[in-house]
Amino acid sequence: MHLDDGYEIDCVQKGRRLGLACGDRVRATVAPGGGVIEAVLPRTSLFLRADAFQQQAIAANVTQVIAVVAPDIAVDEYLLNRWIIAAELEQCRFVLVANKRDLASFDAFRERLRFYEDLGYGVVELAAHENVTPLEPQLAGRHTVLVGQSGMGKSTIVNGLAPGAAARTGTISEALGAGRHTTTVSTLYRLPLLDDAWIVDSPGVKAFGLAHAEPTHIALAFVEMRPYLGNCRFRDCRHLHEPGCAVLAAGERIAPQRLALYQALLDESERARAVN
Ligand SMILES: Nc1nc2c(ncn2[C@@H]2O[C@H](COP(=O)(O)OP(=O)(O)OP(=O)(O)O)[C@@H](O)[C@H]2O)c(=O)[nH]1
Ligand SMILES: [Mg+2]
Ligand SMILES: [Zn+2]
Repeated sequence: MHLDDGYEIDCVQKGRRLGLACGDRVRATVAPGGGVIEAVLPRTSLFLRADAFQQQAIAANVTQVIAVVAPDIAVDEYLLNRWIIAAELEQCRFVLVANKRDLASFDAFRERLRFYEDLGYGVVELAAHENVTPLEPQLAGRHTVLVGQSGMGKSTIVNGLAPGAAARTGTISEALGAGRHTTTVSTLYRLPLLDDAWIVDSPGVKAFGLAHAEPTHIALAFVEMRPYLGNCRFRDCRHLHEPGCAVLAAGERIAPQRLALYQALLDESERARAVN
């Protein structure tokens, strides 16, 4: 745990039920040789994934979500869009990192990311194993969580930013065998040169449920839907098949895969509420 005056100490938790997440601010009693975490202070945001039955906190008090993609691994855009929505739900800034720009396939890959720029999200190109400085201006004064499929280069980025970090990196096949991930827990790294900045390296995931999202908040998390919300005939319109729905009337101005994601998320959230 980092103390407000800059010192770092080892701590134990008082009880096991505090539910600490990476990035939490806590109240602790400090004694020589260690400390005891007494309570978790209120969070400004909580980046988490959830299905109907369980939740997994990834990082607390985050102000920015950065998703990492690269041309040598098939990008799951369904997953990528879920991270965007997760960021918007927590009112976090979202940025995309296009990593491994040293690879020959990069240029064609980069074209495909224009869709996200058109939505309004920044894209930063990087060759993380050579130089991460293009990312630094995005990180100053922000609390960032890095997300991405396994092997995209998240831990490589963290090692470049915080040279003492020594986060494990590796190709999936050589490091731990097919299907295993190099990073297995979320870890927070402070970036002392970047003015109140920290970054959380998270393990690559294959699924990212958003069952915790309030049904009424989901449409607002789709930036391109916002101009139409409020113009539907029914005030409680769910934008599924209601007559006079302004979102559905927008037609091709909302990409079909984003509308499909909206409908899937609404379904996920409503089902979870029916279970609980
Ligand atoms: N060519 C190239 N390889 C890179 C670059 N950045 C990272 N790599 C390689 O990509 C592989 C995966 O990198 P990691 O940083 O471990 O990926 P990760 O996203 O942390 O993966 P998980 O921890 O499994 O989620 C490693 O072999 C890195 O050396 C880059 O800019 N160019
Ligand atoms: Mg990693
Ligand atoms: Zn509607």
